[in-house]
Amino acid sequence: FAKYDWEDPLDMKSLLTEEEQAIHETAKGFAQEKLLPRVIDAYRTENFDPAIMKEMGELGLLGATIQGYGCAGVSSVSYGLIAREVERVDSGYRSAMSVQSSLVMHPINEFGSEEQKQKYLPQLASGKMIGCFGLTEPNHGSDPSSMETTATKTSDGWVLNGSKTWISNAPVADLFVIWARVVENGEKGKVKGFLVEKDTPGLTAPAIKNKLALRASITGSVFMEDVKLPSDAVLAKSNGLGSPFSCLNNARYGISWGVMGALEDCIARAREYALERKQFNRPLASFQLVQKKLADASSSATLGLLGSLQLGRLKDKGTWAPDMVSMMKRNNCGEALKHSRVLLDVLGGNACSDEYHIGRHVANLQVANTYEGTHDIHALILGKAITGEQAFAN
Ligand code: TGC
Ligand code: FAD
Repeated sequence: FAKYDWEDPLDMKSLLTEEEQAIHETAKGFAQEKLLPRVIDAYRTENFDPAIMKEMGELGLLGATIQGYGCAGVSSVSYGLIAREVERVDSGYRSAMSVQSSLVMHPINEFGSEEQKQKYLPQLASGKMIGCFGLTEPNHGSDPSSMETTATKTSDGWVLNGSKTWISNAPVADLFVIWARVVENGEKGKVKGFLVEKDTPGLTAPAIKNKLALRASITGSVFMEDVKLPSDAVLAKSNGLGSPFSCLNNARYGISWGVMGALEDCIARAREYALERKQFNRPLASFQLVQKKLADASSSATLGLLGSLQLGRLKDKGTWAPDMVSMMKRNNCGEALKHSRVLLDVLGGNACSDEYHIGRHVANLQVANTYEGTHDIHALILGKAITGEQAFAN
């Protein structure tokens, strides 16, 4: 028999290419050496240090799957491994990274003109420019098709009006990808993406303070009042809601890996605590109830990672479907939240201290289970895929 490795129970490493293993090591080293020492203070103070994006950019971690424009051009599995290692430290740092990569760089690469790609992608890849993605509105979260933000066509460009809320990176963003419904000759048309640079008159992005979770990442509202844009600010190849959803496919896929990293951190920390802490003259790790918590969480993390790995392979082969992403995003976020909550019990009263980290992951994972489509919305997407019947709309 092989020796059982609790940190990689089904030998997932053997399924990775040498390049993927090297990228995994690079991301892990960066996250543990550069992000972990900052996280407790960042979470306490809600201060997001934009320098982090430049550090990620230097290592090729931003827009990593894109070919050219200063991007690394690696596999979807490598992107997943990066998300896993960054979120092992904190979901907020992974959020900042995945918004930049999947929700800002991807739509520019997919729907933008060559000029837009040349202008923005290298800057975003290096982290010198930070981007955000505005889809959610105060009155429309799970149902973005009802969005109220409009982009009115004028003789020489566009005028944006509306508001977005809960937008990751917005207060520090240099570039806003805003999704708006086009109005032409008074007629409402399709949803399209627009590139808005910060300091454009009429655009403001105040921070949402005093969050209970994701405190290491910065989140804001976006208000647009008669924001005038030139004709070439539109992502011309975007065409309807399928365009922002295609960005979400990539980000949701990354989240499915990331949350497993957070759960792995909870397992490692609960295990270490249980081995050191003694009650009734025995280590907590020797009690059956504690062992069951670790066994359940470890089984779930291992199977979740293998599911995401298979999805990544299908993505790279081009034989994947969005419903598969819903399955892995939903399963892994739900499982990470469930098991991290249980592992928090192992810490006893120390669960209350941020020095023990698991409580921070639990708070973050509640948000990961909500954004990019809630756990229940993904159940409905899967329900439709299974039955052919749509439950969420008329
Ligand atoms: P529906 O009628 O089903 O579809 C409208 C059009 O979109 C197409 N489509 C997709 N295309 C690509 N990928 C997907 N996953 C797609 N899903 C749908 C579809 O084919 C159709 O195209 P066409 O050409 O026929 O028009 O849309 P619906 O309005 O009924 O809504 C469906 C529903 C509920 C599944 C969808 O609205 C949904 O996913 N809601 C959840 C909203 C959401 O996820 N928001 C995320 C905001 S961004 C965010 O949270 C970032 S957090 C990041 C971080 O910090 O990490
Ligand atoms: P609602 O849609 O109001 O849902 C509330 C509850 O009702 C949920 O439990 C939901 O599952 C349920 N529900 C809704 N419809 C149905 C239905 N048909 N059947 C059954 N149940 C239903 N958005 C962006 O665009 N960009 C970002 O960068 C971004 N970052 C975020 C960062 C943070 C920290 C947070 C908290 C959110 C972020 N979001 C972002 C927004 C996020 O995507 C939304 O919060 C999410 O999509 C849910 O929308 P909502 O909050 O409006 O909830």
